[in-house]
Amino acid sequence: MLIQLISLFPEVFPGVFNSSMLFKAQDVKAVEFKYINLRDYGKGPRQQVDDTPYGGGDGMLLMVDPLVRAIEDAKKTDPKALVILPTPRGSSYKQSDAKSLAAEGNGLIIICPRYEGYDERVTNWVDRQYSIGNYVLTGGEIPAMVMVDSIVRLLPGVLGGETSAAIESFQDDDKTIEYPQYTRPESFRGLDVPEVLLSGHHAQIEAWRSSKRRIKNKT
Ligand code: 6GU
Repeated sequence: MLIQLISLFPEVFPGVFNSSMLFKAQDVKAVEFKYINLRDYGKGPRQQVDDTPYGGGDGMLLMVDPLVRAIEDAKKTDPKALVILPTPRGSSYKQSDAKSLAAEGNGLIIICPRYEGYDERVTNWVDRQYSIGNYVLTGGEIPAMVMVDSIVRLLPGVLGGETSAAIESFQDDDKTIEYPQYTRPESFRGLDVPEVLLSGHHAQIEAWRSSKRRIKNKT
């Protein structure tokens, strides 16, 4: 899967993407990242990418022309890619979105807005708009990283041998459930690992884990 990121701050991505599982995902060729600097599409000698909003108001907006030309170039590289816009006004991003984006397997073009936003006309070139939660961030780079991480870990070969079939069996959304886990030492400052986990009784361990499973993410 080719993931192209359009950003004014492309230097923020490699630290996260070139570590741990996302590094491995690139190493096994499950994913490839391409960073596109929106500044390269700026207008005039100062490579301007932003301007004041019509109708007045605070701050600057990303202009539609540099954004659209950056998207068009990315589409030349990957004509079937889906264009994703992280925005607080998007639909709320869920595990089911990560699953379907991973399973569809098309390339992605992710636009990372900055400043006070973007000229709304860019949405004519966008396939999906997502918000990652009910709070306001300063830009789309961190939401893009969140989405990329959640998608790439589901790609075949990334999490140690899962196939796309296994993706289908992943727990969805509100049903994502986890139990508490422990590793050595058995006792730390008076806090002991639950006895049953040391017992070697697999049926009892499973029963204990089931009893401790809890629903996360309930919104
Ligand atoms: Cl996708 N962008 C920004 N700027 N803020 C957000 C967000 C996205 N999702 C939640 N807050």
